[in-house]
Formats: sequence, C-alpha cells, structure tokens
Amino acid sequence: MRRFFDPRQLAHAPVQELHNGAFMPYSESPARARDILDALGATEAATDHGAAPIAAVHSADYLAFLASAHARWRAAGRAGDAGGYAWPVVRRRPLALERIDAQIGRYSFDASTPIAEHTWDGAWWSAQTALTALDAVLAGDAAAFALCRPPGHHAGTDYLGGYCYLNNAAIAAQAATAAGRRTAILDVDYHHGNGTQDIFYARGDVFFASLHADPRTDYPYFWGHEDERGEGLGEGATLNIALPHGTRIAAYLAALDTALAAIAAFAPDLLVVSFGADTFVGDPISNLALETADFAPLARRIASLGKPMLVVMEGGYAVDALGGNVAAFLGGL
Ligand code: OKP
Ligand code: ZN
Repeated sequence: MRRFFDPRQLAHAPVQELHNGAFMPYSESPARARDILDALGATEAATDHGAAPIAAVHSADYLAFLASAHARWRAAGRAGDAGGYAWPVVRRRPLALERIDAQIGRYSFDASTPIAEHTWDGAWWSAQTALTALDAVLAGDAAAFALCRPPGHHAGTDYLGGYCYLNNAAIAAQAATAAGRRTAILDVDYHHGNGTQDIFYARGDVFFASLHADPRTDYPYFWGHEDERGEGLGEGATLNIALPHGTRIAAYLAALDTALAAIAAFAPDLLVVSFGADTFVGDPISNLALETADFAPLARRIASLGKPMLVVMEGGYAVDALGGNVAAFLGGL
C-alpha cells in the first residue's frame, strides 16, 4: 500500500501559552508524525493540488482568516501563538469584526487549537497529502494511507478546533465526489468528527458514520449524540455510535459492524476512513481500551466492506506506541 506524508506538515509546531503566561502541554506535536514515520519507513511526498479542492469544503472568509491570523496576531502586538479566548455563542448577533481576537472567536470553537507561525503551511500540506493519497485510490489502488498532521475531523466549513484547521478527510471525500465516486466516510477516531459531520450534515450524497466516546462524557460534547442523523437531504446519511469508557475490542467490533452495515446499505464506491489511534488503552487523553494487537482485526473488518479505501490519519497521542498502532492497523489491511 502506498503511504503519503509531506515533510512540510512538520512546520506546524504550536506551543500553547495560557493567558496567565503558563505553557500547556500540547498533545498534537510533530513528534507524532515522526513516531509514525519511524514505524512505516519510506513515504511519498504530496503533490500540490492548489486551493480549489480546499475551497470546495471551507469558506473563502475562513481560509483568508486562517492564512493571515498569525501574522495579524503579531501585528496586533501579541506574543506566542494566536488562540481564542472569547466566543460569540451566548445570544450574540452575527457581527463582522476586524479585531483579530474577535475573529479567532468567530472562526473557532475551543481553546485547544493554537495558530502558530507556520500552521497554515502545515495544514495546507496535510490536506495536500490526503488529496495525493486519494489520487492513488482513484487510479485503482485498493487502499492508500495519508499521514495527515495536523488532523482535520474537528474542523468545519468555517471553524477550527480540536487541533484541526483544514478537514483533510472531508476535502478528500469532496474531491472523490467531484471525481464521480459515491463516497462514505467512516470515522474511528476516539473523538466525534464534528467538523466532518457538519460539512455533510444536510447532504445525502456523502454518508458519514462515526464511532466515538460518548459526547455526554467526552470532547467535543456538543456533537456526536446518537439522535444526530442528518437533516434535509442528509436525513439518515449521518450515523453516530457513542461508546462508554473502557470499551474493548469485542464491543468495539460489534458497534463497527452496525456502522459497516449502514455504509454497505448506502452502497458507496469509495470509503474514506478517518483513523485515530487514540482508541488505544494507553492514550493519555482518551478512555477506550483497544490494544495494539486489536488494530489489525479492526482494519480487516473495515476492509471486508470490499471498497477502495483512503485512510486519513486523525488523532493518537500515546506517542511511543503510536507508530506501532498505526503499523498494526495498516498491516491489517
Ligand atoms: C483531536 B482528535 C483541553 C482538552 C482539549 C481536545 C481533544 C482534541 C482531539 N484540556 N481536548 O480528535 O484526536
Ligand atoms: Zn481524537
């Protein structure tokens, strides 16, 4: 299987500084990609597909914001990485504000997603890596792996959050759809892929299924509840399965079978898998209980759908085990 990674993704290297001057450990680090690369060996770089496939998912105003946010933060006399701390959520009317601090609130939903000097470049090449791996699948490969980093599944049309800036899986799914493939997305990261869900929520042409920790107990809290099933033309094209803490592989595979049956009923001809290894028992920010050896049967079960498959990397924060977990998953394909 061809595996894609672009070294320019490493340029995104945020250091989160809190407003009291303390530094917060930032889980989504370049070391994650390095650990996966050590386990995978050789990878192929991305080719630049330009802005059009990204603009097919994200709004022009959001992209202009993201590309310029760090420079404007600095121009406003601020130090460190740009980060949100005030959001227009409580009965506020939509306002077109110029102040960078206000715009960060407008275009984000959490305080854990700093915009560093080279975030735009890293996110750009992460998306291009997904598009390049998609090309291999469109050309006939049974599967391809995009080592995307920063991840993408929490980013919506016009917002960042959850360490995500550009939604790599959604950008690839949209490009596959534009290429005439009926596309389903399966999200098996520990966290609900709220951005991906939002992007396709009112559309019936792309199916979205997600297995994740119950949002009543886990981030991102405000999405991923099982009664969220899509709306309008997308009614029934979203499937959410919420799992309790401590879920092990047997119960996980049973839930996966439910998602795979729904995907099979949609009859896609291409599958995008948002793969997070943060379902691992040793993950420092998560609470499911999959073992390294579980990732191969998990991947095999997904592959049993028999659809051409693009695997896009999302989360996974047990850095020392991450490469082994990813290798186990890819080995199972
Ligand atoms: C990204 B992905 C702050 C907690 C913030 C954010 C989790 C983002 C996960 N103390 N948690 O889905 O792996
Ligand atoms: Zn996650």
